[in-house]
Amino acid sequence: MPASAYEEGSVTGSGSIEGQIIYKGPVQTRKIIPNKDVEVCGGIREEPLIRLGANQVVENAVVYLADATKGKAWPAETKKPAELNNLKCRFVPDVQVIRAGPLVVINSDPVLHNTHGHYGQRTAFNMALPNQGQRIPTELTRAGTVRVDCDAHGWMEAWIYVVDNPYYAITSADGKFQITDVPPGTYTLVAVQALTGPNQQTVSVAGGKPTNLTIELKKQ
Ligand SMILES: [Cu+2]
Repeated sequence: MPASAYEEGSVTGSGSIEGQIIYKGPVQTRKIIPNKDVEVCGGIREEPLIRLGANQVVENAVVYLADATKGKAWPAETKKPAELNNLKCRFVPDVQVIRAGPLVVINSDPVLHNTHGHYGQRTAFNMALPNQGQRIPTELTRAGTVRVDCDAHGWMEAWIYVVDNPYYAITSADGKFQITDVPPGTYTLVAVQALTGPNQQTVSVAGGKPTNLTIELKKQ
């Protein structure tokens, strides 16, 4: 079903949700050992599975309202197709929130990438990009979490959170987020990061003031 149920309109007496995402568990890392295309993909390295700032705040966590059905307009950047770039055998960005709809996959490298997206176990798209500069359009029409990997380079990984309403945010390096212009009401708020999995809670929003939250992500 296309994610078109959201109704844009003017929001009067809105409130907001803001806060910080934290994680107190151990920071696991994974070792990346490129076994081909090393001149483009780089050498052996170790990367954290969660990026933390000072005081255990989480960078690049995604926060969204799962059940907002009407409210503010979609932001301008969602009027054009979202992009996922293969660059130096990494996905750029490696975490993003997109509006359900078009996605363009780009290969900026002079090597073959095979970009493969999944909703859970189900393939959402699967495309070979043998040529540098190649751009292939696809669509992610269903809200949900899409894990992306590369069948040519096993260490490549990205996460695309497909949403059907514009109430979302990604935490910056200070772990903070802000979701603005929310019509007063009660919502399901989801915070998620790839290592920890989702945290879901009910949030009440009142007009004219922020609802402030500190959300602790925990490894499942
Ligand atoms: Cu690749």
